[in-house]
Amino acid sequence: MKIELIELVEVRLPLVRPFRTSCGTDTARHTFLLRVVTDAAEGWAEFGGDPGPVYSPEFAAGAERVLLDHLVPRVTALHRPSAARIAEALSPVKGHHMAKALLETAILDAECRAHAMPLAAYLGAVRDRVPAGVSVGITDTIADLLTSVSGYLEEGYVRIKLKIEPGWDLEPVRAVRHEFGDGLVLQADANTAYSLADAEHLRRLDAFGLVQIEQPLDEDDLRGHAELAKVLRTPICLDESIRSARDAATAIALGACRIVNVKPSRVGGYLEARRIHDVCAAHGIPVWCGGMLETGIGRAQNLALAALPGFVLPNDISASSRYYAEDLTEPFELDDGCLRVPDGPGSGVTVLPAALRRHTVSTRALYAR
Ligand code: OSB
Ligand code: MG
Repeated sequence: MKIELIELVEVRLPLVRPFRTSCGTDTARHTFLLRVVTDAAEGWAEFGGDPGPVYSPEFAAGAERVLLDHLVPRVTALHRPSAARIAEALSPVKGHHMAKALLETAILDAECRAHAMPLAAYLGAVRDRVPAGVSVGITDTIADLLTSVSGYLEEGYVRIKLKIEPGWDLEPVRAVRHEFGDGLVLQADANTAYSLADAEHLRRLDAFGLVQIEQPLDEDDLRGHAELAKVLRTPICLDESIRSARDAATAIALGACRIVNVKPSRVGGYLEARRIHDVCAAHGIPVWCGGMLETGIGRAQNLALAALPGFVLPNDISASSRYYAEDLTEPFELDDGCLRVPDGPGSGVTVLPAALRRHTVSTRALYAR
């Protein structure tokens, strides 16, 4: 495969409702896509980060810079670029997993398309539908939260995740549990908003039968999570802390988590994501696929990953309508609480040119042969 063109497409899609977390409030997904054109096929990927370094240290303008100056030249210098060789070619560059993930993913998509191979089959999928959860942002009032959760449950989502932060934790969790009963599969995500000094407070969440509490402490604080795990009955899941399969192995060995949220962008792509899946499976640790409010482009690829056997918990992969009035691909729809894993070549979805045009802010070539 020869690379002819690498193009960056900056997009901005308004969210159907604002999404508030302990990191801030988003009213739109403002990110960029990478389109790689090869002599055999075209491939797409979606940057997982935001305009600012608030969830991850990476951010869109920084990722563009590092792609242009340091990553793209290393890939285009390869004699025969293939997804399996990208990570090694990029290894002299420290960090920047989200930027690296883009290149590997777009090339993997193109490669799979060139071989008429679905990404899901390439990764080792064992199912054609995956259970869909929904991540519910912080709202102004408890009444707003109950309305929102009730709407999602009517649509058929099989699991609810509540974003929490100090001042918005026990009360919303208690209210949702009380309103919807013990049968509701419920969990919370703190996005690093607490410290170990809050351990006694967080312990009060044990009363509400949460499946897990996601990333209560700082991303660097594996030891803190291991200490917290000793006092919480609720299983700890790590999101931000897990940037590689080695991180996952370390966290498991330290007792810092009993569940792992796998986000392909955060860990440098789908190949490392699959290694995390494998490490966790070997330790009996359940995993699920996290999300970054992806458009249909990133979501299709996440669905392929979530079809692997160790993804035994519902994922943060919701229908298009939960995020956007108009998606960049054919909309994903909920079917009995699940989303279908695309089975066409590559990610199995096509980018709709008119929708893409409507949501494009700017376009620039990062490489042209
Ligand atoms: O922590 O899981 C998170 C979105 C942006 C940044 C961080 C997170 C999230 C979500 C959204 O929870 C999940 C989704 O894409 O549906
Ligand atoms: Mg999270």
